[in-house]
Amino acid sequence: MSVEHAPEVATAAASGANATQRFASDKAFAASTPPERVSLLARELLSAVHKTIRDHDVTYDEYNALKAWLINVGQDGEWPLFLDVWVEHVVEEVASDTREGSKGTIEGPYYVPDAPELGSEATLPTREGEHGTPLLFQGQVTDVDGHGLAGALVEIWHADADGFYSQFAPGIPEWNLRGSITADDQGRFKIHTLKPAPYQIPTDGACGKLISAAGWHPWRPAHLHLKVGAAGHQQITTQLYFPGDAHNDDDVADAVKPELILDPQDVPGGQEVVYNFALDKA
Ligand code: MBD
Ligand code: FE
Repeated sequence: MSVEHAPEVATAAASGANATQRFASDKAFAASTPPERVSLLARELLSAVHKTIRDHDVTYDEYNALKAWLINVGQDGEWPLFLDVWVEHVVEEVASDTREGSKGTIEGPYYVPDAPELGSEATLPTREGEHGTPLLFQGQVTDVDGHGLAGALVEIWHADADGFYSQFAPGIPEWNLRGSITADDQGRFKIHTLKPAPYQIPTDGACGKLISAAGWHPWRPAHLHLKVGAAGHQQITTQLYFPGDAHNDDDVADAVKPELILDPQDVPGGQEVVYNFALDKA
């Protein structure tokens, strides 16, 4: 049986507004960055812009097109989307440079803290008749020496089989396909969910305009998002991907790493996969 789709339409402006609001309430604190560093970074960034203009003889028409587009990014609420798609992967690369444990990757714009707490064997909330291939995702959270971390917290969120996220696309129950799973006394967890679909970033807003003006594509491969943490250890933010996805090699957000591609097995009625997480000491 397939789900009756909600009458509301997912628009860039609506999901952008939700992502902007989410960011404002969770993360938009004033960083205490010293003025020398602000000055250094702002100057270098502006110099890179000036260099691009000189190297390519950027015209007034092109400057005005850029100005109009930047104004649109704000009006469409797409700053979180723009930054997480085209910039965050490098911030993540720098931040995780010295970590020994499991690889992470970008968070993206659609994390929501405090998802419902579920036990170590959990079924993520779905709508009645939610479609998609059943997926059993299980594993163990350990330290870098392989010792299980009792009571580790595995937060998971992902798109549905149509590529939509609850709380960002309209008409989906609040915590659909989101959960906080507490691992058992050996750090083991089992999560029953449905495989997400490849994800197309919204194309009707400013980010979509850039993509079509540049002749790029808007696709991310299908992915599960996770945050995994345990007392005394560094939390990792990561994503896991499925083998054979057409966009594993050209993700618009550049967030795929070989270590993050799962190896699921077909089983009667769906797929199963094991993936373990090793966390560095805090
Ligand atoms: C997503 O689902 C996502 O994971 C990223 C990084 C950007 C846009 C949408
Ligand atoms: Fe995503």
